[in-house]
Amino acid sequence: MINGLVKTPKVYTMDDLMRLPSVSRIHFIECGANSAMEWGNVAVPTVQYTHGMLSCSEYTGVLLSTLLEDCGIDLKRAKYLLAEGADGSSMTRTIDIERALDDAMVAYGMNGEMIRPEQGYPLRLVVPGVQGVSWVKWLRRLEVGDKPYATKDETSGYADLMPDGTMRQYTSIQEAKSVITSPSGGQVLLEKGYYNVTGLAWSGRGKVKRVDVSFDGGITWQTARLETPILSKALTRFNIGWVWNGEPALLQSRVIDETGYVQPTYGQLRAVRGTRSVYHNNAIQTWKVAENGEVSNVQIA
Ligand SMILES: Nc1nc2c(c(=O)[nH]1)N[C@H]1C(S)=C(S)[C@@H](COP(=O)(O)O)O[C@H]1N2
Ligand SMILES: [Mo]
Repeated sequence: MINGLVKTPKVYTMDDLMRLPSVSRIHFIECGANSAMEWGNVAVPTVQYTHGMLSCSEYTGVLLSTLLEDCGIDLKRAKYLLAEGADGSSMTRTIDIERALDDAMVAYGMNGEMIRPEQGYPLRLVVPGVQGVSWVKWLRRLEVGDKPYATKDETSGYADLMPDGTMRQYTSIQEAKSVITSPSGGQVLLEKGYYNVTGLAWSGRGKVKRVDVSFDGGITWQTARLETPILSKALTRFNIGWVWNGEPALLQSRVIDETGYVQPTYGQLRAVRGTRSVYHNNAIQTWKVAENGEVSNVQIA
């Protein structure tokens, strides 16, 4: 159902939706709370825990611009969109109208099959580049309005506690981030010699432009190879060769996106955000390789 500031409020059946012009797009989804445990110091051991609330899939559905136009959206007054889920908590989120009309969509397909129950069957909102909580699953209603809705899921949750004690709201874009997935925490290098160091990079603002990798904790950097295709607001794999000489090493990756934004160090991020936040931690991850080959999660100032 679409209501609010539209000429004709409309109820759509799935059949109606599937007859409208469709698009298929590959995008990442990252929970705003990915890496949340690590604000104060090292808390969890492996990349699954530090960066695991992330995936990348092909979504098929109808662009919101198509749907809102179909209902006669009042573009003069419309500023925000409310998306509501049909689950027990009726998850609700505000999306600003520029974003809704840009590349957001309602998706019924995922990786070539109907979207699965866990992912929101029969319909989910896809908001490329924006934190996962806005990708409302089991979508049942969209309302067009002129003010942010300040729902529970954007006041008590998903707001950023700043060092001065204020809460920053509606910081929804997932800024550029990257992580080395191999070698990473919990793995062991069994021998000296050649390793293919690999990982993932992404940006909520567009394409990944470059990924640099350091083996000495950020003192020197080398540019990694990016695997194609490099898509906007999608995971991009990087690879770089490394010969481990058996000495302790500090592995890091740093992404630069097409807007020129550079992934921050923990020092830089904490200078602005403090150490008591939960959401939107995109700091550079460090993995320490010890002399015995054990890889662990560390933070360097
Ligand atoms: N209806 C509804 N949609 C929801 C949620 C929810 O609890 N209810 N959780 C959100 C959160 S916080 C995230 S991170 C993503 C997770 O999407 P996934 O299960 O496809 O990984 O769904 C979002 N959509
Ligand atoms: Mo989330």
